[in-house]
Amino acid sequence: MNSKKILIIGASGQIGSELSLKLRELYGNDNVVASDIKEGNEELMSSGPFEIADATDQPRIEALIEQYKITDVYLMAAMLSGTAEKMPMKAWDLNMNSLFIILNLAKEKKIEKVYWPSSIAVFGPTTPKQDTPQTTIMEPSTVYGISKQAGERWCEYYFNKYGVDVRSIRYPGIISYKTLPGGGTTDYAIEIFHEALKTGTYTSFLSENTSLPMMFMEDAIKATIDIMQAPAENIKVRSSYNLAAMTFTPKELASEIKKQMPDFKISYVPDFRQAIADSWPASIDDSEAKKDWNWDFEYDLEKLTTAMFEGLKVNAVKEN
Ligand code: AKB
Repeated sequence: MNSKKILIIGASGQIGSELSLKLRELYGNDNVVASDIKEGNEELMSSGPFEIADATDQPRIEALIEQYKITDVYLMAAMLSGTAEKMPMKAWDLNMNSLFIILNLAKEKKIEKVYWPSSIAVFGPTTPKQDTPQTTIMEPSTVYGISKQAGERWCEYYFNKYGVDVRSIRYPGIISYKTLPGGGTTDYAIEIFHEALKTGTYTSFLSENTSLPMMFMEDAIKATIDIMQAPAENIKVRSSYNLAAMTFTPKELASEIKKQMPDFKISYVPDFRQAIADSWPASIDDSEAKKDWNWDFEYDLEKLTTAMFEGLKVNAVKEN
């Protein structure tokens, strides 16, 4: 019998919304409580319980955990790299305080298991750029990266010191068609598909040869659920696991799009996010995740491009 009661904080966001739906499918609609500071899409709102909650409002989060007898928390609320550079203190406050609230509730045994996402942003300009190892130099130069790196250290600390069962993945850029991302550096790889369908052209805010690690949403959701379902003893890394699927540049993505849309045109006008991208790895070594909990991906660049166009076209039909 399923005894899990799940709370997703940040459920209306890009990853949170799809993760919530998948968890509802797996554990039953009533056993997965979605929460966010703002309402989510129609499917999220109508398929199970939804609560308005600020991730930094400790009494509210604690009350929800008591009310629904929550066992597992997925803390998906965060301010991403681009936005965080514009409001550093607000980003630090959200990204760190929300994590402390959940880690402390787990320490007090009010919840059993925690999922908290980290990012490739934990790496910095001094990190080896190709096949970035699990353990390496980490000197992040962005507010978002600093908060994620600090978060990783705290997760490991709470595991070692208090036995908190916290699990984490360093997401690469996540590409999806259901919910738009907000404020990330890898967002160009989503915008490009929307603009290709709308106007047949796209102006990239990253330069043509900027290589970044990326992943299709379906693989990211699978990884998130797999790491949470793995036996505790298999989770050897309690800071956060490297995770990889594909690596491409804006130019390579544009050529793939051109295969399906020969008239598509791209131009490049890099903005402040170029410096962020330049400080991140180009590709990631995820052998630890493969070894410890059998991680593998399904979507490569070609499959991702097809899935994005198909998904966006279905969305457009639904909207009309
Ligand atoms: C961002 O671009 O900020 C995020 C990330 C890589 O964590 N997508």
